[in-house]
Formats: sequence, structure tokens, C-alpha cells
Amino acid sequence: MKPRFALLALTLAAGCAPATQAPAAVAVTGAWCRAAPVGALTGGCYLTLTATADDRLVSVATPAARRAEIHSMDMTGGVMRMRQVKDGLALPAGKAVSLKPGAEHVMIIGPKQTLAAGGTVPLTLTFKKAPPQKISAPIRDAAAAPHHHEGH
Ligand SMILES: [Cu+2]
Repeated sequence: MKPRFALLALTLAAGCAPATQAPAAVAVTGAWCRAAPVGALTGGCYLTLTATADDRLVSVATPAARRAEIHSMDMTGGVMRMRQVKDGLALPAGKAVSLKPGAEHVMIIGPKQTLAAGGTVPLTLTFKKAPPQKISAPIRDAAAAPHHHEGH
């Protein structure tokens, strides 16, 4: 058991080394935006972020809308409410943080074009430590997902 533990410790130490030497990085996967009807005032975008070192998603910007905000959802007095996350979203090292319908999400406000399925939304993600990333999120229909943008 002992040699095996030593080996494991060594492997962990080796695995940690690149995170401290290399600049902080955040992997962005599964990005998409929900298709919205013509004239919709807001839209939701979702993605999964995995940081190599502790980081924060500080802000999101898009040229496709008036502005973009990071929102969280919580229950207040039995009502689901959205709130802007002002100090950014924590991204613990190595943990996949998913922004998804019914939870944290990127809200785009005042889209400049219809969010039609098949299109894309360019998003610039700004992190506290990792360099900013530009991604292109495909727009998809999500009829089955809860419609949480009403009453914004
Ligand atoms: Cu929202």
C-alpha cells in the first residue's frame, strides 16, 4: 500500500505542476444559446467552464446584443428569480461549472438580431486570471427546457 500511495502522491504533484507554471486557462465546452421568437427582448446562453487554476468568470460581452450579463437563479418566497452576478462566477480549479437552463446562465439583453436556430452568437468571456476568450455559441431550439425568461 505504501509504495502505491507514494506513486499516487508523485502523480498528483506532477499533475499540479503545469497549472502553477502555465498561465491560467479556462476550457469552454458545450456553448449554446436558446433560440428565441422574433422580437424577444432577452435570450439565454449556456456553457460549461473548467478552469486549470481557481478563477472567476468576471463578465461576458457580445456584439450581438445591447449587453450580456451573468445571472443566477434562486427561489425567493416560492418564486424563481434571476439575479445578476455582480462579482463574477467562481470557477474552482479542475471543476466543471455548468451554466444551464434553470441555473446560472448568460443573459443577453436587447439582441440586435433574431436568435434563430442555426445561427450563432459571438461571446467574449472575461476571466479574472485567464486571458479573455472569444467563442461562437450556436443557437438551438430548446422547447423542452423551462421558459425562465418571462418577467425579466
Ligand atoms: Cu437571466
